[in-house]
Amino acid sequence: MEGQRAFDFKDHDRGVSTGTQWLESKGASIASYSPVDGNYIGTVTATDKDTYEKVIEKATTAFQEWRQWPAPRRGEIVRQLGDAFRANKTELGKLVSYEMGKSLQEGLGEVQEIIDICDFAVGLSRQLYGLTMPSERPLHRLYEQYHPLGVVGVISAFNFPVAVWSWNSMLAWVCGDVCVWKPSEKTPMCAVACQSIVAGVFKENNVPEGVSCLVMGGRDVGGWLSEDRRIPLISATGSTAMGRAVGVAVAKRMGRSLLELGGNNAMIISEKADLNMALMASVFGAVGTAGQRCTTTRRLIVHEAIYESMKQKLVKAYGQLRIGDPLDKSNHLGPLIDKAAVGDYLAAIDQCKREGGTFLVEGGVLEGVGYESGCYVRPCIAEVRNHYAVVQHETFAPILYIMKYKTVEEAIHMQNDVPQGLSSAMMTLDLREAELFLSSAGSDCGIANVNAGTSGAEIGGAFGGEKETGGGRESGSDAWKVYMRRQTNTINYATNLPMAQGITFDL
Ligand code: UN1
Repeated sequence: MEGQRAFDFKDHDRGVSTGTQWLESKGASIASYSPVDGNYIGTVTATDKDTYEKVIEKATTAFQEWRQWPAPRRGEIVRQLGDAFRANKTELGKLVSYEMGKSLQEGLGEVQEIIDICDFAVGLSRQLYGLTMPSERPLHRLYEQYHPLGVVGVISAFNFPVAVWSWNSMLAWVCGDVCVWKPSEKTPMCAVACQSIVAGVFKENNVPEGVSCLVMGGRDVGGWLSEDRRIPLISATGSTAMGRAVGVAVAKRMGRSLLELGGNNAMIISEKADLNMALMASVFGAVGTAGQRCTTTRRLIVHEAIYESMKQKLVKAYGQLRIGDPLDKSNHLGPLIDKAAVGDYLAAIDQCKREGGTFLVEGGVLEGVGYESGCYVRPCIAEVRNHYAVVQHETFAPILYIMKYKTVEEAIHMQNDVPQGLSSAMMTLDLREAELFLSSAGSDCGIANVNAGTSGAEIGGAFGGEKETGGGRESGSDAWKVYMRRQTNTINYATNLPMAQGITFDL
């Protein structure tokens, strides 16, 4: 079965690939250990500068050919990729869960996002539409078209080690671009597995070598990509600090960047909400993926009339959470990605207490049987004020901040009063409140939901956010346009040369 190949990591030192071929590299070793049980998974080699050059040359050459394949034919390749990921769903889902630490359901969900974006991209491959406009000049045709852009650099994060790559790559490929993917150093094996699956389909279809490239490494490799003039678009997902560095480097060379950075997502719970629904949505949003989604619910803004009862419901619900091996379906959440993340979690709890926060549910690191990796933590809840520095900051861990409001305007103001702008939600059955929240005077985020949580977006919508979240949009809707270059065309089929704006020019 295809899936077996993806899991065969005996052949270590893989990490750099131009599609179907793995390249030798002299970079440092990057070993992957599972946060689930601390066990070793495999090692890849970081990409050194010479190998990087080889990869980019291959990608650049491949683009010359790939851009000329008809888009629906490129779509057919992506259709086959969707089938290959369907065939590997269980195996890859397990690997995602094991290497990253998210629950198996969420690991499988991530692979489902790959399958869904493949389907979306196949349809899109016949719909890369430009507009036709009436020309102001007689016997002229005015229209626009979208052409392939070139090499796309994809920098992805550990928390969605495969889905975010696919949102970018599948769209980029139907658009006629070639991709160079730098996955997180924390989840290299998921990337090797995806690359192996892609390689099978590409080989069978004689896709030019270089259309799907993989490089490995940390900040230095990210820097090479960001500064490389041969790469017209860098799509980067990760922290705001990383995005700022990438964005500045890409802007310096007038490249295009698509940034999907930190969130500080709030859910407003109105006194007119369905409170059971609000409870489910907030708990899933806060503890799902152990609080390591960029869409994780980090702040609950609760109306004062239901504040006390909501607090009690949350404390009770948190008491029922099962923390442990994410591959065991009975557990709600698994570990954090590594011990450094545990350190950040503990530091945030300390800071919260110093700033005046009161914990309704205490946090802490779990010890003992099943928790040997040292990465399992207790989801916790703190009563806070929105202006606390710790609340204004995204900590990638299951720490939920709760605060009170009186008027809906005040709640919306609090929701917006953070540097980030990714996702937001309001739980209410009141039409006026809901519409206000979605209006121009409402949520300032890229995603705003009513009676649906902040996380778990479908691939069909454009995904991304405002302010320090970076402004990029990927995945569905018309996000594909950023992967193409737009061209406006004027064709004169008259026998004279009329000028626009009525200008005359005679010799
Ligand atoms: C991310 O955390 O970087 O909406 C992406 C969600 C997922 C994607 C999250 N579909 O929670």
